Amino acid sequence: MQPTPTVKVQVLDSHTEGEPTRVVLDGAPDLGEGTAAERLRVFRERFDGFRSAVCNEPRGFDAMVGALLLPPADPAALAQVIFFNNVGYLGMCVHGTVGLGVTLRHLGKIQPDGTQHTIETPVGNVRIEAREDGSIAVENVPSYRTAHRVTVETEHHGRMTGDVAWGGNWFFLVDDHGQDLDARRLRALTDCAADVRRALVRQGITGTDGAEIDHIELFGPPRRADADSRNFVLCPGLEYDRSPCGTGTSAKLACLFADGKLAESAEWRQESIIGSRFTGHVKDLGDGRVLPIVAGHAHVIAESTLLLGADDPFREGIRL
Ligand code: PYC
Repeated sequence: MQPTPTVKVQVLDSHTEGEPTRVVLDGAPDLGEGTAAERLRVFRERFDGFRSAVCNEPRGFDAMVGALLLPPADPAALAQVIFFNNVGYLGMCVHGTVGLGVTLRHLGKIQPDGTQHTIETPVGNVRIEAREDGSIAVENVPSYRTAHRVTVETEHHGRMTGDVAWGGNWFFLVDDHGQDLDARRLRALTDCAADVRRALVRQGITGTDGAEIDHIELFGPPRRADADSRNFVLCPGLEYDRSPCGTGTSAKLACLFADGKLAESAEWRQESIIGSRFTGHVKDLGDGRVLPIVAGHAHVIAESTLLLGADDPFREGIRL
């Protein structure tokens, strides 16, 4: 019998406004032909150990977001991508798409010339543009609010009111949390947001079709003079987003537009809990949804080959 060989996985790591993205260029399992949603099904059902091998310790860490780069189903698109993290899969990920954009620029596949490139994701096509100022702009999937001023009764933080919105993932957006959004309070902020998430589950508050709301956003006043708002975002694996979270910013833009607090094309500047920033604006789709365009900067920080050794007990990462 042939011994199982070590699998070599070629990756490029970047960070987008502080939040990591690991683009898998080579060595991934064969997911067959198909759309991103079809390939995601194969990935989830047959190769979940590859997800944890790339994102989890000892090769990754809890905040790592993986981006599997694939050939597109439609030749008019530039690429297809599936995002994943320490606990599962993301519909869309804007910081990850900015990271992908910078990775493609690093590889010479796109130029900072303002051309719009289509990228297929499991929740729809998005478009990226590498700008001359070094930023990457992402035209995200249509975003919208599904519930306004919903009150939840948390176990340890009292009653809170927020909105439910889709920005490529499901978000609950809260202003009246009473928390100081200071990066030295990460544990307290994580506890508070996780308490809200559990309350949503207990009260049966979901996105469309019963989808779990697995991202919680707490908003407060900005600290930067060039921002309109600061946030703390809890991701599904209970890690916080170091960036302002682009799908969360998209959900915020949809709520602001629905409330008449943001005009079409007007700029919104969202600061993260570590003081980094995305800018964004919306196009009105005229049907209660908006098309968010969110921009930020990313930096390539490592070119590596991950080794998944046959005799390594943590070949698939540490799965708790
Ligand atoms: O930027 O959309 C985002 C994102 C989702 C989860 C982490 N970052």
